[in-house]
Amino acid sequence: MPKFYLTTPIYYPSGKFHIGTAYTTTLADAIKKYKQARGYDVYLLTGMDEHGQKIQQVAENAGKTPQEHVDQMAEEAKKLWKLMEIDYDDFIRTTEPRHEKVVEEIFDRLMEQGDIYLSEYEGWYCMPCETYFTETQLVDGKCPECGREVKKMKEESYFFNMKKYANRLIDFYNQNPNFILPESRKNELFNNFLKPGLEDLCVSRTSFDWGVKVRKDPKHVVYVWLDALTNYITALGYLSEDDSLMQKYWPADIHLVGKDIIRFHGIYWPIFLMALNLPLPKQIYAHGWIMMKDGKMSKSKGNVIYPEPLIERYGLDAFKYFILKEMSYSQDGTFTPEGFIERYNFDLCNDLGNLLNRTIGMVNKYFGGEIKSYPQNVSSLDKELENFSNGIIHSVEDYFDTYHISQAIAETWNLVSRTNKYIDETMPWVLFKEEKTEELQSVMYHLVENLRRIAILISPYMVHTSQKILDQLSIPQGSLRTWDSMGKYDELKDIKVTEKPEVLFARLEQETEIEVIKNMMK
Ligand code: ME8
Repeated sequence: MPKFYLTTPIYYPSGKFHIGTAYTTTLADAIKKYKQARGYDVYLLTGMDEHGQKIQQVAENAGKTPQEHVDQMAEEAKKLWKLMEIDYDDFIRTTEPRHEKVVEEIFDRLMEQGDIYLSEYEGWYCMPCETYFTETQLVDGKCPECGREVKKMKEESYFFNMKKYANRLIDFYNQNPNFILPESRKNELFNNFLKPGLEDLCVSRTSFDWGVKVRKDPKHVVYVWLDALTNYITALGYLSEDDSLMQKYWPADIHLVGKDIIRFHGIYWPIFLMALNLPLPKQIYAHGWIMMKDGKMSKSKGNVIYPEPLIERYGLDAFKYFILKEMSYSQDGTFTPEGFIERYNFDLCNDLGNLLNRTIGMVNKYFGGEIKSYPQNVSSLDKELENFSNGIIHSVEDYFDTYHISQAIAETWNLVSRTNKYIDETMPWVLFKEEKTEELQSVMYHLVENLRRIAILISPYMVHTSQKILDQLSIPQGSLRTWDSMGKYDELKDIKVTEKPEVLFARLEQETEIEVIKNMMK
């Protein structure tokens, strides 16, 4: 079985996770489910990045020790992933001994081989980003990453010799043009950071102590990004007694990250791996942000929206549908209450829900709920729909394989619309009236068959809806529910659809629900 290893960032436990944080994890889970459906042995890693000055401060402000704080946050994170039915294989926390021990060892090793050396650092430090910047990197005297205040600081530090590896990384980029996705972000990294020449990176701190201590010089703690990035291999047992997962799954097939952290993943991480003599990940995909009407989500603006209340009121499938659809491949997405309700009412309730209801209603009315087998004679309209549907399956697969999930969803809804249009074109009620039984049978077959395909196409991100559709159509468990079975079009036999179709998505009263969501943001 081919293997597929994918990761989410490990999140900072600095506050409750909002829908933005949940986005990468939702994306990862959908890709996992898709890959599994395609026959891959998939390993999905997520976790938490628990060290650093910011976490120490958040804990202090809450009157807790950092450990108490991160323990509580880890429980909350796991609760959220459970609610969202995220099927992760491991949840790594950087405060776990299995991780800390290996980070210590990696640091030692890099020191021994001369990649890490002791010096002094003076620069502009951004505390929330835990990153130093040079004067020229600042934007209007502020942090170029987050736009916040920076402080001039000087400290004895260990440095990583980035310059030594810079050319090797440039060669690697040139030989692997699809290493960083999307291309626009690769060009940005290449032109703005790699080409002008890399500075050596400061990889230890002495100004706080909530971190992994440098074994040979314990007044230093390891820089939070060197600590964090290595999670992708420590979780697989790198340098530990049992490294079978490492042998099996490394290199990662894809690291999924937000655009805010592509520099760390696209430059420092590959160089750390080169220094450790390990293969580089195959690809890194940096998606955009989920934005609000008035910019980034922030507590002070009062525009933060969390997954839990949305899921509770509208269901998990609608939530996943919305955030995955809304974020295009290379741009930011926007969350608005209006947009959420519109997508729910139009795409889910009208287009998909009604298609199922109409179909089941007609099969019951015209044939007592029965679909016997593939029709003997098909019309040109039937054939057209079949061909259209075949094309959609291929393009959905292509989009999933290249991480264009929003487009994969849009393509699936093209099939939903096309199938709805097919009802208008074939006018089954006229065929019934005119007693064109054979033609009517064929139309019903084509409707049920395309709904079966739609249910399978949405299964990576709308698990429940997918099953409800297949159940209501009474598609037998097993081979007609698999991804591969979409390759067949003529195998439905002796199907008896439900007599009482259940509404998939009840229509929402727009004004009321917009207010409900606005209240969730307060
Ligand atoms: O950066 N829209 O952790 P973090 C979309 N610990 N995605 C968003 C988002 C938004 N509005 N807000 C956050 C860290 N994200 C480090 C990572 S990895 C070795 C260490 C997602 O808690 C997005 O994936 O700040 C982003 O990269 C990540 O959350 C940042 O999470």
